[in-house]
Amino acid sequence: MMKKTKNNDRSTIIHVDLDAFYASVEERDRPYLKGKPLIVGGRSKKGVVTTANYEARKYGVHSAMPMFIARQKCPKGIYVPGRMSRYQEVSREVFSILHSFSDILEKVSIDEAYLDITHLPVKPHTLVQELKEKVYSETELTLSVGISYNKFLAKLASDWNKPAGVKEITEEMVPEILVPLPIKKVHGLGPKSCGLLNNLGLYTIGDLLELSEDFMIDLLGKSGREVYHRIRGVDHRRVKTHRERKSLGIERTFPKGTRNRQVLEDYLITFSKELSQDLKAKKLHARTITLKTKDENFKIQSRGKTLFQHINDVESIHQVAHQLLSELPLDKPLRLMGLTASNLLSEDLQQLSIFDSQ
Ligand code: TTP
Ligand code: MG
Repeated sequence: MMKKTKNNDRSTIIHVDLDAFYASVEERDRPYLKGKPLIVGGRSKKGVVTTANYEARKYGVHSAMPMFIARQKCPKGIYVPGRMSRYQEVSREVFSILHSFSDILEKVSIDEAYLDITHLPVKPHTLVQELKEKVYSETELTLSVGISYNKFLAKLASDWNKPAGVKEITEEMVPEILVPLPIKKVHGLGPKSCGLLNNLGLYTIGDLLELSEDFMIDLLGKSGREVYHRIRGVDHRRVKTHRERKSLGIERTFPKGTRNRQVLEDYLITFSKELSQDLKAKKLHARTITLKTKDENFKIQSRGKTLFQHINDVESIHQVAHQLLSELPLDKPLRLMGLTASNLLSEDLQQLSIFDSQ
């Protein structure tokens, strides 16, 4: 398999945001609503719009607008109350698909996530296309994706071609792409800071680029420094993952210490079968296999081998495990042995990466 060649060591981050999320779930559950302006929101007189589908947005309806104004703007719209638990359920479905693409995933809200895809041997656009198709075929929802080398730019990009859009912001596009944008597009500048800056006659990122770092810190406090760098395309925030599956493994403690290679080989065959089954059940392939041993003196040793391609079949796993064991001197009887698969890749990406390298 060909590895992704990179001309620099930048990260590749994608930001994913579902389109008109609550409204899209309502359309999915009640297909007769499709194509009609649909507004999800509170029923009381003081209620506001939670979200509106893109049909309704054409009439000027948007989130947080009082319902009575929405009804004036779009009298023919269909108005439905929200069903939070249903949205949570669909959100979980979507996130489990997103997880199968990259374990380095940060959930930002019910319909929004960052994924770090730097380590994956697939072109970002190929991955994004596959991800969109998979989410659509399994949930009937569309999403928009931003691709870039940091979180700020990826989020900015996902909003670029909504709905169902994909946009990449490369290093070469900065600062030109940022200069004309209104300052509210800068992550870290809330309504209060924007009001303050507007009062000084500063409206676009271009205006902010004229200011010195010290001036920005005076004006905005601690976040001034971040904003100063962010508008220059610098954002070192990492994608903070909550759940990261790094490896799968099996280990056994022996009834009594052994140096008998045949006995250990038999264990390895069993381990390889179990590991292969486990990987296949989770639709994962591994590139690194590690053999762990503990001897009678409780000395633990680990030896690993990283391959050029990802594997999950019994024979390939066993071949590596066998080689690792044969390299072990076995001075002392072993009390424990384990086999671990790491450097994991989901099956979808495995197929994509083969396709990508053709
Ligand atoms: P958003 O992603 O902001 O909006 P959206 O998905 O409806 O539309 P877009 O295509 O522009 O992404 O928010 C996700 C969901 O969160 C949205 O469907 C409803 C809910 N939400 C609120 O409850 N209150 C709000 O003020 C906003 C903006 C959203
Ligand atoms: Mg959304």
